[in-house]
Amino acid sequence: KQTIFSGIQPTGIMTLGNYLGAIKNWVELQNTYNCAYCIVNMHAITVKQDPKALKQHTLEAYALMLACGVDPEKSVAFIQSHVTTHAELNWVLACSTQFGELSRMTQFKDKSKRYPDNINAGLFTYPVLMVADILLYQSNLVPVGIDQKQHLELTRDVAIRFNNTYGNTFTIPEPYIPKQGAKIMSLADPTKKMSKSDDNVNGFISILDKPETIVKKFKRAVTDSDMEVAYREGKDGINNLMTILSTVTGDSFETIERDFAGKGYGDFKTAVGEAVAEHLRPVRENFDRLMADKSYLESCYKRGAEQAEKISRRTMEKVYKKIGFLPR
Ligand code: AQP
Repeated sequence: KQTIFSGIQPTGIMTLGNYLGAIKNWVELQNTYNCAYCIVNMHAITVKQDPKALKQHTLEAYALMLACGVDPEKSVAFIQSHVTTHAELNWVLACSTQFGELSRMTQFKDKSKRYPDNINAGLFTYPVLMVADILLYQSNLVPVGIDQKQHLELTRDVAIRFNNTYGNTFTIPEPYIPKQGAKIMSLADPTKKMSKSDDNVNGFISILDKPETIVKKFKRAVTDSDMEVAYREGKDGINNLMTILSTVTGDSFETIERDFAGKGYGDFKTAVGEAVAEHLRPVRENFDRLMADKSYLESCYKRGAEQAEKISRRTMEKVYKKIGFLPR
């Protein structure tokens, strides 16, 4: 069986973008692969976090991952800071990643523009920690949204270079990017990616938003000044809504165009909102149930950490041996 690794940051409640671009695929893949899924709280602190909120968001993100269908009996589901190998491999790989390579990362450039008063070293080396996360599990595939493609390319470069220098150590991973939903755009500005830490709450759908809030946000979604529900260049807002509807219902763009021919944008937006609200209903219900049983959640993430520690420690020992660290 091949291995899958992926993670999500507890920087707020997951959005519809995180769900359609990543988590939905995590769930589908767990029947065919050995999967390790992680709440990456060490990544989250590259941006200022309130400690109390981070703790709460970490637990909620873990519960949400299970609520979406990640099954802790099938997959290794854990919290990054519980498994110390991530920090250990991060250091080793930081010493074989070049400053120039990291300077080219567009996420760093975007985030340093967004948070100009906190361009910390961790934000710069964020991709190295991600490389470590992936390589520790000898992952073959990494399901991510398109925004993470560049980090995946870096992962491959670092792994290939390490293998060439020290002999075969790491599996070289491939990105697994969904055909549809790989980049869900903001509802308030469809030229911008939907993000959970967006200041404008109308820009994103949180997967825990109430059905009426979801419909209201879709009704407000920015579109264009013509009247046609059609997937076409220049119609970013409509294209985004059509992508969302198609991903949640399975209907093709042709079907959607036919269904909404001659109808106004108002009807279309309401229909998308209702379809999304319905699609997310079981997730919300599962989440409420899980959050009411903290001891179950705790037992899941403890076991996940033990399993992840065991798998990743094997890689770590191999790495230390290869680079010439004297064993204890
Ligand atoms: N808009 C999106 N469309 C499709 N996929 C997306 N992902 C994120 N946004 C979209 C994918 O979700 C996974 C987890 O993302 P993350 O939490 O690790 O970080 P991110 O990419 O920075 O996500 P956000 O929501 O934009 O977080 P903030 O606001 O904290 O920066 C990844 O696989 C990502 O590709």
